[in-house]
Amino acid sequence: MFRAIFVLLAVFCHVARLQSTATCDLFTFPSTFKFGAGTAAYQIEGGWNEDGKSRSWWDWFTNNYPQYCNNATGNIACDSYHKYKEDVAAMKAIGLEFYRFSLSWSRILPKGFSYSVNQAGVDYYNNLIDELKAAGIEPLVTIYHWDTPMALEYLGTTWTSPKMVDQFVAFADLAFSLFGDRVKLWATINEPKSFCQGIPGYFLTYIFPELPMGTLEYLCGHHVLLAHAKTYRLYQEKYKSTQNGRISITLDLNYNMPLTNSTEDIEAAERRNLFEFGWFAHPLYYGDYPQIMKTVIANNSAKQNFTASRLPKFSCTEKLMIKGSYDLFMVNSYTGTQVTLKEYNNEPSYINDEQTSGTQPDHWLSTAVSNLKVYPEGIRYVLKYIKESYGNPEIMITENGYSDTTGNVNDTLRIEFIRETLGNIRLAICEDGVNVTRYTYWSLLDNLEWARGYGVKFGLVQIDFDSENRTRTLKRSAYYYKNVIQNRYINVTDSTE
Ligand code: PNW
Repeated sequence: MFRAIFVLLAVFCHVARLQSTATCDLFTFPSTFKFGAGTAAYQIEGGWNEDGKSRSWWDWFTNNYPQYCNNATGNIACDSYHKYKEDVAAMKAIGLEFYRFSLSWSRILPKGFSYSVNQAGVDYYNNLIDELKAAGIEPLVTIYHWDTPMALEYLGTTWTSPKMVDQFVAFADLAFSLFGDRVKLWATINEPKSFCQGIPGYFLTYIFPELPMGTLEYLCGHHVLLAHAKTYRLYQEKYKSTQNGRISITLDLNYNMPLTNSTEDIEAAERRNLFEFGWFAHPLYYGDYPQIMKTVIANNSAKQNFTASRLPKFSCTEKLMIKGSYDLFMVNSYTGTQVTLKEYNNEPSYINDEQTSGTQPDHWLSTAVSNLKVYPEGIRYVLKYIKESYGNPEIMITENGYSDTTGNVNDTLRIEFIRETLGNIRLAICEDGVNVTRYTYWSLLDNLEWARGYGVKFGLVQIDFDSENRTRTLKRSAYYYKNVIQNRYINVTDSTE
């Protein structure tokens, strides 16, 4: 009897093991998983003042402050405004299943407001979307990737103002009505943490030292959340039944690990997750900011003689609107950071509220961006963190990539980066049970890496910025990616045969 049970059990375990190795083949991706690549309007389009387009904040910044932008502007960039057919041809050659790109607000609405639509701008995106569809490539559209129309900035309508909320919703509404028949995946706003807190967006303290830091960051984040949620609700009411698309917001998180095993560092790493990602993800999932942000910012504000917390509060109605305003999670993730407690500084700022500092070990391979060293395991932990913190949602990776300074087509390090990253995504799926459904390589093209200029090259496709033609050449990594997509297998070579 016991023997029979034992034998049965052994057979059962064997079968279970076989099954788990079958589903956990770390090199193979299921056919339902989709591979794509991404770009953003300002980084690739050029045509900055053509056919009725007006200036965005980035046009203003790069053209007026070349000294802070490596003397680079997006005036021509990859010239995708004229060469989008070549872009789509490159995507087709790679076999991309979807393409993430963003809309230039000031190309569609030169005055910022939706009363005056620039038909040439609308035509451009219609043509691009139609070209994609004809090539069998699904569009994933980011409505806002940092390029606010200057027309609105002049009115004080920017993310620090509540006026921006309805302005954004009106633009998104127009985008749904114009493109929603063909676009079924939308990202409202890209990486609010980056433009509210870090990368040039609004807070050029080196140009405007009088900016009240510690206040701006949270006002910006607050209006982003309201604009996103209001857009999500509008879509549900006005478009969902006919268009049936899905909507989220792209948030960025690099894996934060404690530098040492000390309680201080462990707490610092988690505090950083909550300040960087929870800042937006908590309201979406729970309806409000993380408790630690509310407590720390209120306490620090009191110490600094503010009459109220620098972190704005949501009303009950707003909380209800924001909670659950997403169909899935979209995350941008590039690397990891070793985090430690930073000494308290009473000067008001988001950075001082977060009170952490981050470093990366010397032995991690450097890239063209100093704080984006190679740590391919990071993405697995980020995915697991999201799964465990936010109710196991569907997750799409909307950005991940490797940059060098050469743009050389023989980019073996990029191939290694993609291979190792995809291996870690498989681990997240198989071992950690994360429901991740897409991978977007950043970027399709070498392009304008914002204020860093053209010297930072993320592309699968090289652009010859010295030629008027902006000649496009597929790199070895593009051929490797092509084989991955074709075979659903990551241990492939880059050969075209
Ligand atoms: C993202 N960092 O920005 C943006 O969404 C892209 O437009 C950009 O080109 C891409 O990442 C590569 O940088 C980030 O330093 C830029 O931590 C820098 C950081 C994070 C995000």
